[in-house]
Amino acid sequence: MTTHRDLLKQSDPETYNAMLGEEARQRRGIELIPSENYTYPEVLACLGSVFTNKYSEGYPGRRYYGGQQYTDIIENIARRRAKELFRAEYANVQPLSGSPMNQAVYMAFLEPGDTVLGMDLSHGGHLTHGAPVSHMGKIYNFIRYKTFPEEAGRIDFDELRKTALAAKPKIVLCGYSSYPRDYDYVKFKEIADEVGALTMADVSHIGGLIAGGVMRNPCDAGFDFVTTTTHKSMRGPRGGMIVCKKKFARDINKSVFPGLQGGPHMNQVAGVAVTLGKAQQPEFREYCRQVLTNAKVLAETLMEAGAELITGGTENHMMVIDVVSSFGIDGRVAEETLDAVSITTNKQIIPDDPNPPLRPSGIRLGTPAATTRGMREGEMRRLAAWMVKALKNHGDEGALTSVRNEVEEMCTQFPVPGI
Ligand code: DSN
Repeated sequence: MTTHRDLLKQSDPETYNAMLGEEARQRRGIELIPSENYTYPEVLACLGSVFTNKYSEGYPGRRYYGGQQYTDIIENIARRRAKELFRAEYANVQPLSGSPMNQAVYMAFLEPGDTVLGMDLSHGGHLTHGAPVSHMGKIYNFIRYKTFPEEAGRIDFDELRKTALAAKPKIVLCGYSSYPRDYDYVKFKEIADEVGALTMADVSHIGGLIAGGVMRNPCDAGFDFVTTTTHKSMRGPRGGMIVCKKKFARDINKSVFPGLQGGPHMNQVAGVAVTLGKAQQPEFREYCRQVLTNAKVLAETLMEAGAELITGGTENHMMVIDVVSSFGIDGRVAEETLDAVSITTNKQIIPDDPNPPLRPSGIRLGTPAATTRGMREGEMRRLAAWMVKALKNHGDEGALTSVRNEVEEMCTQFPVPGI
């Protein structure tokens, strides 16, 4: 039987060969970028399915095109599972990815110039939380709060309260892409209530860990909106979703479509439905527990070997190493060095980084992908030792080759799902 891959190989060998190269790269090395994962084979089946042929503007039962018998089924499954997992009143699963998902919330409830309280990018926030280079940072007035990295990343809620009372934000936003700690959502909510602001949590990184019940859920603290991508710790296809209180459903829906997007990508929505179904299984909770255990062990082993971690450790799936202080190299050199030994990480700014984003002072690591491949505490200790050896010997070709061989040898024992 001729498969889809056979057809691709015959008709477009150039693209096919690049795909083979990427598969080999993913198999050969290990992915430690905390926002990446290896999705389920079932999700790959959905992404490559005929749902990609279908336009479905609108929402189940109220579409602008015919032929929606099956798209309605999958979107309703995804919405139901999202609500169940997050204990939320309503879910919109159409955002194409993380940035439009956050934009849809802002655009539903803010006018240009309105104030939002968000976490400073260098302290762990995200571009869409008001970084000046993002359109969001230009349209809205973001006031950014910081953390105390030297005090385990603590947020000064007294200071935050004073800022909120003075700034009168319309939205109090919490969420992060490089903050290795959990949040006290109740305290955020108290401050927001005091100033009459809406509450929004962007849990893109930890959405899976919340769904798996191993991290706090902002919905339990009464947050108005919780946004998450579906491809990070959740292990699904690239995508975003918004869960919210029922009273905001209409505004959120209108803001996603027709406000911001056209037709949803129904092959992606099918993948989200499958992913959320997997997240409801006991195995997923076990996976999430292991993600946290692996992160703890990786962080502790790195610190024992002399690496300085921002906030002094981790209580989620990620960690940020100050590579300038630890190894005397910048984040770009560190990332390239680890790439050379088949360990994929990303360079990362650290709180109030004096260095520019393309040569920052840190690198960011996380364990969701390695855990998906079945790696456990022992592998984390080995990876930490190899990373330290490579970073200390970054100019030594021989040392790097020997580390790469060991990394790749270990990776052969942990297959990539779907390849
Ligand atoms: N690119 C995502 C991350 O790496 O955290 C966020 O946009």
